[in-house]
Parts: sequence; structure tokens; C-alpha cells
Amino acid sequence: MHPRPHKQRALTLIEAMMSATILAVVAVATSQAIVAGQMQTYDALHRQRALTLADSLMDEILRLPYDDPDGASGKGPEAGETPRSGFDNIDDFFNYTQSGSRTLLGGSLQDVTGTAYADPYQVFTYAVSVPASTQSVTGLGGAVSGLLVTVTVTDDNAGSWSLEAFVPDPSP
Ligand SMILES: [Ca+2]
Ligand SMILES: [Ca+2]
Repeated sequence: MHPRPHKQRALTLIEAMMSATILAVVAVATSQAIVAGQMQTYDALHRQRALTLADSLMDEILRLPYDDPDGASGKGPEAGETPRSGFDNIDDFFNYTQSGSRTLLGGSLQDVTGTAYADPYQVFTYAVSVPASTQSVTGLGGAVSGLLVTVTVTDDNAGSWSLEAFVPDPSP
């Protein structure tokens, strides 16, 4: 009668099962952490892409003159100024919008030269508003009239990113 070895074997088995369970729990926790980390990385990249688009469009708008070089300018592009590469002053972007699409070859969201943005950018839509606005600008003697340029980039999942810039009217 030597119950001890038998008992030891039983303990070893239980221990082995326990450690297998612990390993399994650790493995699940680790894979959840990896998934969460990947989602955070994706979110950061997604946000970065949205801001890149907003920044690039804002740059494009702010490079244009306030007034139309050909004279009078109404809201939106004047005759003969479309597509966007023909916009020649800021208010031509009044209510301008462009949506990405992965169904068209190359994508429908494009830069000013008509080159489609890469596929991951095609989930976004961008929209511009350029309302007349009066702002108090330090260094310009208080209230100044001009245009408030807002570029808003949205995705198909309720994400929204905006950039805003006030451009004073150079000849008020
Ligand atoms: Ca124009
Ligand atoms: Ca115009």
C-alpha cells in the first residue's frame, strides 16, 4: 500500500490541467490585447489619413487669391472654371464636396490634378464651406470681414474631422 505515488500522480495531472487552463487564459488575454492594439493603430492611421486630406485641401484653397483675377466673383466657380483645377479664387470652393468611391477604377476622391488618392482614402468625403464672416483679429485693429474656410472630412462610420481658417478680405 503506497498511496503516495498515486496521490502525487493525481496532483501532477491536476497541476498540468490547471497550468494548461492558465496558459489558455493568458493566450486569450494576449490575443485580445493584440486585437485592441491593432484597432488603435488602425484608428490612428485612419485619423491621420482624414487629417492629411483636410490639410491638403485647405492648403489648396489657401493658395488661391481672395478675389477672382478676372473681376467679379460669386459664390462657387465662375463660368469656365470647372473642374476644380480651374478654380481661381477662394470663394469658388463654396459648398464644394467630393466623395470617395472604391467602385470606380482608381477611386473618385482626387487631388487637384485629378489624381485619385490611394484606396484607403476612398472611404472619405470632403466638403468645404466658405461663408462670409466677421472676426476679431489681433493685429488687424479688431473686427475684420472675410471668409471663414472650413474643410470637413467625414467617413462612412460617423467620423468627422474639420479644419478652419479665417481669410481676411484684403480690400474690404
Ligand atoms: Ca473664380
Ligand atoms: Ca467664385
